[in-house]
Amino acid sequence: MLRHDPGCVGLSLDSEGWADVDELVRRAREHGRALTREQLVEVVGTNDKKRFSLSDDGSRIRARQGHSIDVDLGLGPVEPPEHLYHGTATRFLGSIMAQGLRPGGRQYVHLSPDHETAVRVGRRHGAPAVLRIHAKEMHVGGSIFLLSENGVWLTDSVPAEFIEFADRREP
Ligand code: HQG
Repeated sequence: MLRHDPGCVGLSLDSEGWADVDELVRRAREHGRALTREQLVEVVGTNDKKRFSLSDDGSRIRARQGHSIDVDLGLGPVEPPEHLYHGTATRFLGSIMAQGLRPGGRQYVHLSPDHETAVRVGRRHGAPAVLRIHAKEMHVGGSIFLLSENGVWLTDSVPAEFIEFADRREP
């Protein structure tokens, strides 16, 4: 509802991805998904990846990253570290090394700050493989990097020349 398909319960998000909490609860209920404000607040507070945030007054909720729909999270460009990591599945490697990383269904390519996180991301798709991205070099060349409030790096695409396989033992 907050990242891919708000219309599935007749909800709409504003241009920055926010939904009204009371409306979300009401519309979810109308579509057979029992949900309370208290449960939402608990999810925001305890979600393992801090995927969601509430507005200061608690009236609105949004996802911090991961959208496939077009939203403006209001994030400014940030200088990335030398390397970032991308977790994927081994079966995608041929295509990635030929085409570079593409956002696919999402708004951005998602990058992790460390190898360990990237392994977890990659495992969602199958046998994991971790790629090391020469982020600083891309940045110097003009690529824009954003950093979500929950520590996920976002960029439009990664050309193959900035990608290399990352060995598990390397930092
Ligand atoms: C792959 C989760 C073939 C890409 C995670 C990935 C992340 C290509 C898959 C966030 C390709 C897309 C995003 C190319 C990229 N050829 N495959 N040229 N370019 N791919 O789920 O990065 O838990 O849309 O490697 O933790 O896996 O939902 O992206 O395997 O932060 O909060 O295409 O989603 O966050 O898969 O994950 P996804 P992702 P949440």
